[in-house]
Amino acid sequence: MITFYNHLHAQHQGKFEMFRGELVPCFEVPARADHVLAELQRRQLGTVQAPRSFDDAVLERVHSPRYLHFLRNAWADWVALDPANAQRDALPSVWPTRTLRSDIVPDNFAARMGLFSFDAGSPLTAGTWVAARTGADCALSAAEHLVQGNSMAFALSRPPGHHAGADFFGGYCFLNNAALAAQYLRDQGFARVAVLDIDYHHGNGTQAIFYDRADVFFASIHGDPRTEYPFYLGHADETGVGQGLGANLNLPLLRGSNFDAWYAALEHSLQHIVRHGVDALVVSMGMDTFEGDPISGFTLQSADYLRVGARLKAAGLPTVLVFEGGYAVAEVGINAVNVLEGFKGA
Ligand code: SP5
Ligand code: ZN
Repeated sequence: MITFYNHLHAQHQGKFEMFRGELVPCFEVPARADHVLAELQRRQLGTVQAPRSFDDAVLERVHSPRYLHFLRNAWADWVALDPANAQRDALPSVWPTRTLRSDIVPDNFAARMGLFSFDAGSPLTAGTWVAARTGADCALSAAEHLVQGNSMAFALSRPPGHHAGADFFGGYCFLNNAALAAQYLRDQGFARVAVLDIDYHHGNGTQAIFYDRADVFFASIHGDPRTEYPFYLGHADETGVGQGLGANLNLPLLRGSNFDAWYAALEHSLQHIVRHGVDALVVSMGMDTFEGDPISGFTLQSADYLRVGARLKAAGLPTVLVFEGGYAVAEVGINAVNVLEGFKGA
């Protein structure tokens, strides 16, 4: 088993996110990935490797050039407004909602932040670009590992990616690591790929990127968007559009759902994926389904993740696992590595 580890991830270190009219400490912290790495090493589960760096053209297979240009330069633009900004996170505060225009990229920095984002919970920091870029390289390196004929790879990317769309950040996500891996597999000859998103939150970015396509099947098991973030996508009636009709499967579960209900949804989604006839699987591996997660509402236990890994393996597909959410920091390493161990042992 191979893990591609984003050794620059800690350079993305947000201070605060907006919650109920206050700035509260970020949930998405560097220690999350550190715990996963430490647990991998403690259990001696395979090897850890730095990713190789991929060309920007590979990112442009998923993200728009104007968004990538914004993201690459955002920190310098922010500090240019006021040197004191170097000590502050950048957060958006204004957005082009319905009836406003999003075709013109504003000269004003705050306006650009809003154009390219959808929440005020995802601070942009000095190291956001380099961390997100290296995280994407991990997902791409893991996909490349499958192209080279291997059956599995783990991308220990941070920041996470599944809420990021073709041209927006949000939900702690900047580059969509899972979508980049799936697109890379397509471009390197896998005819059909599935992305299975098991993060507590619906993978709105990934869904949107592939919504009109039949060659990338998207399935997601998540908290019901009527009550759970990201609220505005992830309902069961979203089944794809055009060529993609039938290639999108959302399985929202009520807040409070337990492992039995969750596992039934996993079974259902994997049967759909296999029926769709795919050649490879990308898993958005969020660990925020854990009972102890501070911002989520399912009740999975640490031991359950061994069964999750074993069931993913039983699908019998070349598989890239991509780390996403999971905010019970002390347990996230045990839980994530349980998935890997379940996968390996099955
Ligand atoms: C990748 C991922 O899991 N992103 C999740 C983004 C969730 N952002 C909204 C968090 C709302 C925080 N609620 C605080 C509850 C404190 N008791
Ligand atoms: Zn999540």
